[in-house]
Amino acid sequence: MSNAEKNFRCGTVAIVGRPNVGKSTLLNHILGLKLSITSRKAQTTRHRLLGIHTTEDTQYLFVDTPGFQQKHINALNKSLNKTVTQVLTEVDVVLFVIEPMHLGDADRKVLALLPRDKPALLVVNKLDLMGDKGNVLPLIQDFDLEFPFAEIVPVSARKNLNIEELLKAIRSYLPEQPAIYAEDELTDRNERFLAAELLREKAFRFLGDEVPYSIAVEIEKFEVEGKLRRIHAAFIVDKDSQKPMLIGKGGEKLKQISTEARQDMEKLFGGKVWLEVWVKVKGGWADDERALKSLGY
Ligand SMILES: Nc1nc2c(ncn2[C@@H]2O[C@H](COP(=O)(O)OP(=O)(O)OP(=O)(O)O)[C@@H](O)[C@H]2O)c(=O)[nH]1
Ligand SMILES: [Mg+2]
Repeated sequence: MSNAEKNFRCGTVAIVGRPNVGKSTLLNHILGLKLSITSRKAQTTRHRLLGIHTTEDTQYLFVDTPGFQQKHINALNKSLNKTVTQVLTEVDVVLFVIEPMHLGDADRKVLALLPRDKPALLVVNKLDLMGDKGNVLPLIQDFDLEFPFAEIVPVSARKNLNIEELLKAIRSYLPEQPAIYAEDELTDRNERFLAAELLREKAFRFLGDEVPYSIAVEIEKFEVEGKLRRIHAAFIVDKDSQKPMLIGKGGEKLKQISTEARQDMEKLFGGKVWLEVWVKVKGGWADDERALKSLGY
């Protein structure tokens, strides 16, 4: 066994926090590519997602999670919260991500879920929003009093600030063991899943406030011919009235959404994508256990 192998560390790291604090953005910046979908709207992430980052001496297995929900307790949100609590039982280290603001109820709800027997790091994201960095101190104290954090690391995911320091801090809490995944592996999710997520991201980014929460994506066909992928996908909406909002005047909206999703897919998959998208109405899918299951929740 060489020295490098002897000291190799590998372990799982949960990324948790209230919605919209930048969990998925952080994961993407660590990986150096866009794997997890992000948007300005809260509740973008709906599935757990493994992002694998391998360096010379460490394999980090990051688990991105949905922001913990407190409003509208429908079946979908219950399933999102279950995902978060489940992930917390399975990991070696927890990253609790906050914005540089005082401890609020939404943060407190997530804090209450953190296991006491695992190292948790307080990650203060969006540091770039703070003019004067000195202001971070009092709010860090707020959080530190409520939970025995192993370390506190301020970062800016968007500006790539302090990310290396964060990785170094995480490493010291990972178990010494060989890598679990091959070093070029990026995630445990397949292209079908990633394609559906990229479509959902564009719906979050290009639609007004209400519609995205009523949308799910179904991949009906995914065929690979050499370097070309042929994808047939459907947006599922909750009500008839949402269909025209998604399609837009003369189909413009849907075209914009599918063009941008296709471009991201081509980057992520490294090949041409032929994408066809339509819209279906399934009333009440977000509160229907069977519909949720068939949509992968
Ligand atoms: N200014 C600034 N904005 C950031 C930073 N990191 C993330 N954001 C923005 O915060 C918003 C939410 O980011 P996401 O990564 O989708 O947040 P999330 O925590 O994954 O959200 P959910 O999946 O909904 O729980 C996006 O508009 C990001 O661009 C940062 O370091 N600085
Ligand atoms: Mg997210």
